[in-house]
Amino acid sequence: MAQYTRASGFVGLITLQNPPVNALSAVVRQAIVDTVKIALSDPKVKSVVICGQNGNFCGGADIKEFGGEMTGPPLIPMIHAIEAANKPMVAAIEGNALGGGLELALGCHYRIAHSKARLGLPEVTLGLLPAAGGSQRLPRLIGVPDALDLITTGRIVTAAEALRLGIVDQVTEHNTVDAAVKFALSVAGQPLDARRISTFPCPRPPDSDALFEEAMRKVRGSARGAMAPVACVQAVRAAATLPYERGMEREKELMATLFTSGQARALQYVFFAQRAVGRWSMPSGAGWDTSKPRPVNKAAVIGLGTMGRGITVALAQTGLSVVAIETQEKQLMEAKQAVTSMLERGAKRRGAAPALDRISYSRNIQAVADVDLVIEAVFEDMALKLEVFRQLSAFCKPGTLLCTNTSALDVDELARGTPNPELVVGMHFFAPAHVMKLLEVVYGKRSSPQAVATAMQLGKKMGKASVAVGNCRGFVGNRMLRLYVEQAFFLLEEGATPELVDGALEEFGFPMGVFRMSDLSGLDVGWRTRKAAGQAQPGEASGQSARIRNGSRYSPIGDLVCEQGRFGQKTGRGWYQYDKPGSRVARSDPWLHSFLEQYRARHGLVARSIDRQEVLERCLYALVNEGFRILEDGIAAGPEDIDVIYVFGYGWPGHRGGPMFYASTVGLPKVLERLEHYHQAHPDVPDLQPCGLLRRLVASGSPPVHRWREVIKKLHSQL
Ligand code: 3H9
Repeated sequence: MAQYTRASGFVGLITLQNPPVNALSAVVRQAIVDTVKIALSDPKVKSVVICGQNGNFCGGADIKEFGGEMTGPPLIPMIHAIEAANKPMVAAIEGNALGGGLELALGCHYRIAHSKARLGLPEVTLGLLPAAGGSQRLPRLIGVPDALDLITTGRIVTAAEALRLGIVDQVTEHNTVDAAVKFALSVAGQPLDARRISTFPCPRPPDSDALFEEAMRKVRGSARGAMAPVACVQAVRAAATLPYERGMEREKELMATLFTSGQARALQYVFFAQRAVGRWSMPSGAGWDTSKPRPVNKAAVIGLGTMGRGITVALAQTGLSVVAIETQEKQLMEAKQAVTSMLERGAKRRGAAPALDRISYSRNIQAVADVDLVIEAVFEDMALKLEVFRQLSAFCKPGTLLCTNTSALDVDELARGTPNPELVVGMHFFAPAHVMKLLEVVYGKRSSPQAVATAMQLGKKMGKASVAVGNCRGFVGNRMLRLYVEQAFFLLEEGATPELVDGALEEFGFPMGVFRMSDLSGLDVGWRTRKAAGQAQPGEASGQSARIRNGSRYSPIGDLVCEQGRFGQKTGRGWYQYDKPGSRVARSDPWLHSFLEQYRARHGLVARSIDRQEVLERCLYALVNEGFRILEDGIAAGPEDIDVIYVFGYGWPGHRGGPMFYASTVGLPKVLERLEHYHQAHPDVPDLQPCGLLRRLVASGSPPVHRWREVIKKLHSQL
């Protein structure tokens, strides 16, 4: 709702009240319409201030209402009535003014913001555009280039930037409502014609055609098939080229297309999934609501390779004191230099001072003595990690949390090597750790809920999408990825090329296909793991036996490519060729194609024609099937956990909602049928056998994704 009061005698004060973010639900919209009417008809009221309860202006339209039938007064006429008012309307912006919240403020004649306020039009991230006039008013107010930037990216700006751009009229360090009331009194009675943004001509840059073409090229390049960024450019173009009313019609048309699209549904699912993963639970029943995190003020990072450096930067930027430990002097100095320059670059981007003095460097592991939490990021070797954990247990103060950044090793085995296994959890970061948004928090059999809560809270503070998962080989993300990559290798054996596989996956929306990605991250990484697991064997036997491991199909193709010293971009050769080592532009490599032909000939494989649909089904359904197994095993609590991991850590296109959501949109019966088909065609790949949970969901009528947890719960209660 919205509360109406009078301030300083002559100012009508409308306070939006819909915790926690004052979203513009039907009830709130109705209350705004009613209270604006009261204020405008009261002769004592000279001007009006609109603010939000609890230091938060407004988080925009109520996204929860999008799924159902719209009721209550629509936003557009409500905002028009505010703009058309004959008394000054002033928005007092504290906290967030986002989406419809900012559009409401743009309908006001003046905007006063607190210095800590955040403003933006993030609709594009929900698969929408600012369709309550935002796409038409913002370009008129701040010009086309800046409006294009904000609307197509959804970037949120600080009050200082909003002032610089001209979005707000004044920024205050003090009580915003008091400042707005004072301001409202000072402008009472002044003419308002020049304050109604919809009447402004849209400043049109001289080269606007080129500007829009460039903007369209840019969004098409990065949108990877997402419709909303393209529609945002079209809407801003309408603002620049059409009168306001016609621009509004265009905004409405574009919104209608987006609103009913599967993409908007997928992105809104991701929005809520991101919040749902914060309500984590462990199989014991302990979870976010029953476990209190321990305070963490000082942390240590052990091992300053690529991961350790990124983690150090992420921790320091969060405001923690960090002890960065590396035993070799030369590596320590190199790491110090690298961390310093990463922090300086980050600070420059944010316009802040680099957090250099928060970090101390040491070669001595005893420097962990007073830290609250340690993140071990040494080489992926169990013996080495066990030794590090043994030393940490000896030198840390009692109660220090011991976290490992392993991406695949057994967290329980590490915990067993310490006297306090309840203090051990995995914190699996993704490279580069100070940039990538995902954190898998891995609880072992003995991890205490408090340890998990502490790691989850730290992840949140670092701005990560943090997901609590159980301990198994590869945890959630890498366990599923193995099957996806394996199918890509099998497809090469059967006649596909890296170009075909990557093309299909990139058209689906991944920023890079399997092979381009593998060239970027280095083929030797997986090779080392396969060698350690006894899968990759040196030399090559021809015939069937070379392609069988433990009774299942195995493709040695990746191992053979590595044996040629082709490790990807860093060696200038991998699945593609590059101009020189380190170069990033992948070109087709005739050597690779003839290598594949020779490989097939040696193994008696006849290449067949493979289409993009098969590539997608084989790679994606194999991955999804493993996702169902993960849910069945209780390693992830729900489909949202898996989807957040894939969208934020593995480049899964958000507009397809994550692998499990995607499976639900394809239709579970279809996914099941295709898996059965491929399993029949490839009986030597047991992983293609459809998972029992998938069969169960289909048998129970394929419930929507938000109801899978009930089926899983039932399944687990029967075990
Ligand atoms: C729009 O405006 C369309 C218009 O242009 C045109 C229409 C015609 N609605 O994130 P938090 C819930 S589209 C409903 O944890 P924070 C959220 O689910 C909208 N619910 O807090 C969570 O619920 P729960 C454009 C919402 O402090 C709780 O509030 N606006 C909405 O970390 C707390 O959220 C946006 O895209 C909403 N609009 O961050 C802004 N917003 O506790 C979306 C939040 O049950 N919102 N909830 O899990 C945000 O970005 C963040 O929530 C915000 C606060 C920055 C505001």
